[in-house]
Amino acid sequence: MHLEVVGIGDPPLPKGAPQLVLQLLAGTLTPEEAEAIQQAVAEMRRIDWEIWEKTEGELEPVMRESWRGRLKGLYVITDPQLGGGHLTGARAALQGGARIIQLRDKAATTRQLIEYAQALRALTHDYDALLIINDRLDVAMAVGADGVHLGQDDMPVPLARRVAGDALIIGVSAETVEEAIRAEAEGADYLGVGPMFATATKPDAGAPIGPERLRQIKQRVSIPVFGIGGITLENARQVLQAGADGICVISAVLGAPDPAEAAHHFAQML
Ligand code: 3NM
Repeated sequence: MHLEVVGIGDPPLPKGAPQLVLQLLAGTLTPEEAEAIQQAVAEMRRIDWEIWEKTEGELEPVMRESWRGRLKGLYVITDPQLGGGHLTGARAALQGGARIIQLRDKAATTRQLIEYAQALRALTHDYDALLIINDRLDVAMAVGADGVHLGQDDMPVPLARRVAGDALIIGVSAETVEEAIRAEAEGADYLGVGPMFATATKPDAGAPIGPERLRQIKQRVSIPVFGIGGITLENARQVLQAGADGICVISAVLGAPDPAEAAHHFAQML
């Protein structure tokens, strides 16, 4: 029997596929043939691992740089109560031009979050947009999201980095210049700075800090900064004039009569 390694992982074999092939062929293979197949599979795995080890160190800085360029523009956080729920809301936001979607649901079970996240992963891929998961690093990693967003009471950035490695965007909420500087020093990839204005969407968001604080933060950090909290089509320009790389909204898009149209108006401004 002639055996040939015809390709490595493209399309990737589902885990267990070689065993399945062997089972299917059981009875039709001699022990030597079965052994030869197993050796060929082991060799493929070894080559695959070698390629990964050689390229990992070179790829990660490139990946990080490519995100930098994508961490800007309209960033919409989904809400279970607004815009028809996570999926419908995200689809409208993407149709309108959102470039980043964050799944945020403080009440969902882990299983529900995973289901929303998987559906949003497919949707954001269709629009070539980034998917960020609020707070839940495990969910972000499990569904292959682009990143996780951490609040000041969530997992500390260095620990999240230890778990996730470099191949995940880590965003951090910052209210003060000190929090912003620390987050960057600890390895955050972007900041959400707010609340810019009064917001009813996050009752515990605290008093508005205003675009001026964002301007101060921009002067002290070099990672991208998004303004968040109470941002509307009327006040968004103030946030952009303060130097924001993008704006992050919930209600002004998902609470609008036509979320896709609202997103489109924001996207045109950016
Ligand atoms: N974080 P809306 S404000 C999720 O200041 C969130 O960190 C905030 O909703 C912060 O656009 C906020 O409807 C809610 O005001 C943003």
